[in-house]
Amino acid sequence: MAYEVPARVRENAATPIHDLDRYREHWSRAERDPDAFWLAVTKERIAWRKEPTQGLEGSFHTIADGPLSWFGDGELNVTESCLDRHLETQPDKVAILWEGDEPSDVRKITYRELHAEVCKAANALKELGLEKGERAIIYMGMVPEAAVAMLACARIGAIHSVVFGGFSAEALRDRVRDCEAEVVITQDWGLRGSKTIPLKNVVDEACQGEAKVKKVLVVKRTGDEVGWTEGRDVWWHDAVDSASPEHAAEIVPAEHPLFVLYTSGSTGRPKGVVHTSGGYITYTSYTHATVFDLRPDDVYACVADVGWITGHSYIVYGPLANGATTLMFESIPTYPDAGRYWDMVARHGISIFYTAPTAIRVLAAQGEEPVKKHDRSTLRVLGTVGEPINPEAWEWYYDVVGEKGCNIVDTWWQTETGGIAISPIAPATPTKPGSATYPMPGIIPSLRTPEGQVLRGPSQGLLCIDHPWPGQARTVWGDHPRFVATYFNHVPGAYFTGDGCRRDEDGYYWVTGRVDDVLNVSGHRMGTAEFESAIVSVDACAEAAIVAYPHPVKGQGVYAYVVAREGKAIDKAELQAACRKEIGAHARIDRMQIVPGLPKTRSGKVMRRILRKIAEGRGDELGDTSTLADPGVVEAIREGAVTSDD
Ligand code: 7RM
Repeated sequence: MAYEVPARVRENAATPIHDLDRYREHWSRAERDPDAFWLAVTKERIAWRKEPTQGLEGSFHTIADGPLSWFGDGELNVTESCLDRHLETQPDKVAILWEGDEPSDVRKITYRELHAEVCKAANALKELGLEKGERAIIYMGMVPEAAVAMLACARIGAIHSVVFGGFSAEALRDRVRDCEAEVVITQDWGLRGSKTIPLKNVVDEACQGEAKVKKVLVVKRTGDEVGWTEGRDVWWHDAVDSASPEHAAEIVPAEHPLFVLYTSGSTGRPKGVVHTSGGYITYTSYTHATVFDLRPDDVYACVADVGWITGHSYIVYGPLANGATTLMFESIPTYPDAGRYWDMVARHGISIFYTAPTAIRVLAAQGEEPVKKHDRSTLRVLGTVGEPINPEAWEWYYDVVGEKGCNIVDTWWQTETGGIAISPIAPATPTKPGSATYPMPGIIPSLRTPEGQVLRGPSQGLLCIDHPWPGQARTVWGDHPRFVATYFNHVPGAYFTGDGCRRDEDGYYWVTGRVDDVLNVSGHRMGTAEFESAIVSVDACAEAAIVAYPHPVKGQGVYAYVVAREGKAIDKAELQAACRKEIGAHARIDRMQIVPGLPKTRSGKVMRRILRKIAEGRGDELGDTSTLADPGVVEAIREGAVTSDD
């Protein structure tokens, strides 16, 4: 190839991949002997204190007996891979390139500085009483201290749980309780698009009466006033700035939990998905370097939020393990104007840029001018994640942003997969707009019928993964049976993703979206059950059913069917407020219809299929409705269908 690859990676038989033959060879090798493949990858990429000799223990067939394990006899601390080892080779390289809400507000933190900050924060957390294995909730905006806090927890062997700063006090309290957090780390106020967000005050509301929370550590971001609980609340700057910049990392077994991240499913409350240390850092490092064709002088920018898995894996852990310069972006794509991303690309010389389809659609709607006015000649790889990308948005990204000169990587993965699972590998994989193309080495997908039968060749079905991989979630916090029931009961012996997918005649995968009751609105994953429970918390509401309908910008919109209690009137604003209160600011109903009843089977199950069709504007294609208890209800719903957004 025409370019240099870093010496330590060039030697490595497992990475990177520069042509399709090489990809096929690696994929086959990983399929034939996963243990040998992943042991080679991890030894090459990760700084172990005790190198593992074991690969996988356990299987999807025996998952009910307990979590599976990768690299079980290995010992490490992931922050040594992310920080310490880079001090020998590149201490002055920028690790975190932070761009604040105002474009002029930029901070560059080198590996040396980041290492010192993390050590200080680790010492401070220890001082506050946080012990190995205990949980800390991180409820922050995109400030560098959020990444420092995550790494500091990892450094002392504590388990972090980042909660997205848009979640409400109620949602935060649920998470604080579920993981029994000892410490909450937050900031006074958040700042996004010149708006302030009362993060500390929300923490105060969430932690009222939560005796388990011993300390709240508060970063000063805006300096605006906040409530203060003496004895519990501590300013970050008081506790961290004066702490020692040296800290001997706590060495833990490979399967020591690294973090819990709550994610929505089709039923019940969000689940605390657990990721562990050795497998997760191996998988995120490998996929980050491979998919994006990472090179030493890259300026890498993923504009997600650390509150989601994308931020964990591809802003913090993967990039830092690879010694990359990783951007943290506090603001929004349209502030101060729709050219913000491209202005950043020009000012920082960004070469790899990773965002979501919904952001691409928002910006495409603003025309080409805000893009063209900024120099994007440094860009080489453009990534997308979070939802299916429609071909029009893909083409706009490729033509207008990348000027037909960049590789597009449409990366399919999930909170549960830990890292990218199906994706083109730049520059090796020929792309098709809208397809995530091929599985990563080590990922063995299958398409299946609802009965679990494997479909061969070109087909459409339920997307499953048939063999374990190092980056996958190990369990649900405190509830392994729920983990098994959610992901492994549909198809015994395989992981069920919850997504539908088509495979074409060239073996390309086209993920079509969720087939369960999970909503994906602007790349935000939310459960219909969470919305429904928020709505029925309003006294006037007897019943509610939520479905998604296609939305031109957000991907999916939220359609609510609401049944009023006898003699009560429904106030739509009150329902919006309830969703905001129970879930968060990102949970908005787009279309609401008051209905006389919900279509149910004789056994009382809501027939969502019918509600989905009506919301999609296809109420005349309802198919078989013979199992309905009261067919009259459907007629009434169809007639009153809402066809424009609130
Ligand atoms: C990383 C992330 C996961 C769900 C997943 C899909 C959808 C994500 C793509 C995609 C089609 C993609 N984690 N999804 N990426 N669908 N193509 N490239 O988003 O846990 O929050 O969501 O997102 O439905 O199951 S997540």
